[in-house]
Amino acid sequence: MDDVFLDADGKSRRVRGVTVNTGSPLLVGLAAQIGWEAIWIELEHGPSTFERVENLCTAAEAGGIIPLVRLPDGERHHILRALEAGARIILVPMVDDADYARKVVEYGKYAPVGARGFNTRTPGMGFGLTDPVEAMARANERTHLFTQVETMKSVENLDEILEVDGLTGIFIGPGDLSVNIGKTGQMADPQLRDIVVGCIEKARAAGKLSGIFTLPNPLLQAAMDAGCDLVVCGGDVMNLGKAWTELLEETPTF
Ligand code: 3PY
Ligand code: MG
Repeated sequence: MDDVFLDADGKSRRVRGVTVNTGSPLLVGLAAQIGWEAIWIELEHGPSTFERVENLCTAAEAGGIIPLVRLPDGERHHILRALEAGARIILVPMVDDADYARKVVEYGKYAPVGARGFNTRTPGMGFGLTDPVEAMARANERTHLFTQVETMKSVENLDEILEVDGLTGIFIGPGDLSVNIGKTGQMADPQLRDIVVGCIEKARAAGKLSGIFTLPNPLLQAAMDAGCDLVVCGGDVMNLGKAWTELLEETPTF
């Protein structure tokens, strides 16, 4: 499972994930056992720490599910720590232009692709037990860097963002995008859908991958029909909130 976007025969495969906002390693194991391919570890929203990220990445590797970390931003220390903790996929929110995307690659990939800082004694680098040159080349191959498209500015700058070498692709944030176009939370809005589909098509044409977070709904379907490679469509708090609400409605007061 070195390149998580390729199957055993080397063919492209879609990666499907859910988020773990509670930070519970148990739920990482549950998601793995159910058969999800990726688990989203959240750092942009909420109080999670890198120590927790390391625990969750360790649980993910033990369960055979891909650890994906969404960072608070693209600062060098955030990217390095997440990769060293074991993240295979990194999402950087609110990347509006190619200069920012280039920084993400500079921090997230070793030379000659980028200028990632040398350190091998971490779980993400196999604890320094193998030859460092090989370990660094392998890290470059298995690390996937995505920048989030979630403002109209990033949509306008998409062509240049997609030209950034070393970037695996773009990940669409329809929530923020809906706010940005003045249609907060309207996931069925045709303008939003057209923007999302347009971004996915552009990414494919540029030879990059694309991803999206959205619940199973027509937007998710449109994204998958357009060839979206990474879909995250639920999460522990979100799904439990719905399930507990329904359970309470079905449970009489006395
Ligand atoms: C968004 O929808 O804005 C995201 O960042 C993905 O959840
Ligand atoms: Mg967002």
